[in-house]
Parts: sequence; structure tokens; C-alpha cells
Amino acid sequence: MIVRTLKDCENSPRNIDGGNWKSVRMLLREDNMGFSFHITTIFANTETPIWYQNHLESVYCISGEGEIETVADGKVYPIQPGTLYVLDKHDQHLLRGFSDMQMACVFNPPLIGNEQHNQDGAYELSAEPVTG
Ligand code: 9YT
Repeated sequence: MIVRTLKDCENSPRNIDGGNWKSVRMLLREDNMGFSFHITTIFANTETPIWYQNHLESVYCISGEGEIETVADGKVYPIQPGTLYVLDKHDQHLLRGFSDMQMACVFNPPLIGNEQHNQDGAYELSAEPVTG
């Protein structure tokens, strides 16, 4: 059994600074669950282009307000506490935070540890593992 706290993970290499966001990756590939689980904060007044070509992601909004726009069709979906969005088609999107948004994120395949968005807004499959 694995038990961790957000606070413990924040004070470890699992705490990643992404510029427009920070992410505490509480479960990683090395934990052998088949997915990774992150508590991500999207910062207020930011727009982040994202296109996870190598991963599927589900994102649940715990707090804050924002919106997501799918690039293919220009549709805009509001995000508020209780909203779940699921990138089941590797959807290219723009993520906007109107206030700081705390999000619970699940990735399949699991992230390894220190991934940062590349210029397409994707994560490569060749990141370096982190421990702790
Ligand atoms: C919602 C989203 O994908 N934000 C970017 C960071 C990502 N959740 C991560 O790396 O944890």
C-alpha cells in the first residue's frame, strides 16, 4: 500500500514548475499503477497550448474557474469546481485559467517524473525518472 500527502510530495522532486502551471506528481510510473496522478495548479490569467499526442488525460477541477477550447472545432467549455474533462482523442486544446485552478489529473501511460511540455505542448516518452 502507498500513502502520501500532498505536502510531502510538494517538498520532493515530484513538484514540477511548468511556468503557467505547477504540478505535484503524487503517483508516477515507478509506482506501478498503470497511470500517474497529479495535483496541478493552473495559474490565473494564463493560456496554455497543450496537445498530448502520446498520452490520454482526465482532469477534474477541484477549485477555481477557467475554460478549455478544442482547437479542431473552436468549441469552448467552461471549467468550474466539479467539472471533469477527458482528452480521449488526444485533443489539441487551449487551457485558460481565470483564477488559480486546482486540478486532479490522471495520465495513461503514466508520466515518469520530470516531463515538461515540448513545443507542441506534448510530453515525450523519453523523460528522466525522478524518485522521492
Ligand atoms: C491540465 C494539464 O494538463 N495541465 C498541465 C500539467 C499536467 N497536468 C501535469 O504535468 O501534471
